[in-house]
Amino acid sequence: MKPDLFQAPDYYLLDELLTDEQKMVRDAAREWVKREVSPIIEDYAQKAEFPKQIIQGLADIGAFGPYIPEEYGGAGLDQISYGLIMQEIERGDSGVRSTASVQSSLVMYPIWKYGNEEQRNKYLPKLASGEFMGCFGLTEPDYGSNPGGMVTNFKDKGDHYLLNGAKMWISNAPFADIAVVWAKDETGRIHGLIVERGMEGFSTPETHNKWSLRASATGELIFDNVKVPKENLLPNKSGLGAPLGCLDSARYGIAWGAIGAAMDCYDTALRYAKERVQFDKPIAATQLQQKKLAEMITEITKAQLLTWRLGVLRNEGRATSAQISMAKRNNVEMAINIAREARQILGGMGITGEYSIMRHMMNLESVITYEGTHDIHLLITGLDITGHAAFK
Ligand code: TGC
Ligand code: FAD
Repeated sequence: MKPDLFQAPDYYLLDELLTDEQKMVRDAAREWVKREVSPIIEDYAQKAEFPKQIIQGLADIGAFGPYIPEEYGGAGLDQISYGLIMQEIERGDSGVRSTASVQSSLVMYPIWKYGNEEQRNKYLPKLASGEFMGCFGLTEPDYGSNPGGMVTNFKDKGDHYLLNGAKMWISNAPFADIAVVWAKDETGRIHGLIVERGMEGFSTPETHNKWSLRASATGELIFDNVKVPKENLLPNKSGLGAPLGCLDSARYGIAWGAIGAAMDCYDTALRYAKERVQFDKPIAATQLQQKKLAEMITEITKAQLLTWRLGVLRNEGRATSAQISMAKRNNVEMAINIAREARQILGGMGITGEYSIMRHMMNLESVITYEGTHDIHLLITGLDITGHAAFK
């Protein structure tokens, strides 16, 4: 793979809107990605393997629980810093950002928000340091966009719960130490349970043959009469709103992350267009390639503004779920369109692993589907502005 020469586009001088702390956090993540992720990621994607050696580095840059309070081992940062870390990591690879998103927003967040003090103290510091890795089980083979229909369930057996069912498409599952699993009780109410690797009847087979997110490990969670201790139930919130509340935090991170992937594709294509000569002039001097590049920087700038404003609203506790859906949907579509256009600017070279673009393009096919599909986020906006739910 070519050396990482990334230079971040900032067409509207948005750095001026960031605090010194936000810039410092962002720059540390950027340097780490250049040093530790860029040189190895193509090889791991080709091998379809998650590079476990980067776990410690992810913890060191604050990617595990950026906004979780320091008393629980988190970095205690604000929402814009969290977003900037996700942007930089996804600039390297969406699969690596997935690992960080799941650990922070889908495992640490529910334990922090819905867990009790013993659960917080037991799990959060180890998750923040990377000693424990976690995964989040919501999706089932027959219930993806409609998680409320889930059939995974648990029964009260007096001194423990008995868990049965299966989850699929679970990021980090093959190597996770713990899983936050959403299941129905005997009345049909959804609860979160912490299931630990090693519990009898719990297995995590890996999903193979993915053409997307190849450097992220995906798997199933199978529960065959798993005895879960009663103290592993998250006591402070139940109902579908509990897992959906975690998704708000993860979707917000993805909105930033997608900008990172788009910036990398744009920067790579711009550099290539200036260097590549055809018909005795750089292809950057042709109108058609300029149109592509000019539209890319316009869309990136619009996404940066949208997302920064969303971060301000999140910091003030005013961002709505529907606003987060809009940003996730807009930014992932923006990124996937830019990846496709950037790939064309590189001609044949664009399909090789010498450059990051094709990997980003394939990764974004997952990002546009997980955490709520492109269609579902449109329907969430539709519901928000009309008052009519068109899902059912
Ligand atoms: P609905 O009746 O609308 O809502 C049920 C309850 O939930 C509340 N709620 C939310 N709460 C917090 N945050 C949100 N975003 C919320 N959206 C809804 C709602 O107020 C209600 O509460 P209550 O108290 O009245 O019961 O539910 P519905 O069944 O009609 O479904 C709505 C829909 C389709 C929007 C929802 O199910 C949905 O978002 N579906 C998409 C599923 C999804 O995003 N799955 C993601 C799985 S995890 C994943 O993909 C990880 S990838 C990780 C990585 O690698 O990065
Ligand atoms: P479906 O829900 O079957 O949707 C199929 C198509 O139908 C989509 O185009 C959808 O938009 C459309 N559709 C569905 N309902 C409607 C409707 N009402 N109106 C119009 N169109 C509709 N899940 C987890 O729980 N944890 C994870 O860690 C996790 N990681 C993932 C990692 C990867 C790589 C992938 C690919 C997925 C992951 N997921 C995870 C699952 C992901 O959230 C689901 O794939 C996603 O929610 C969509 O569900 P589905 O694949 O079952 O598609």
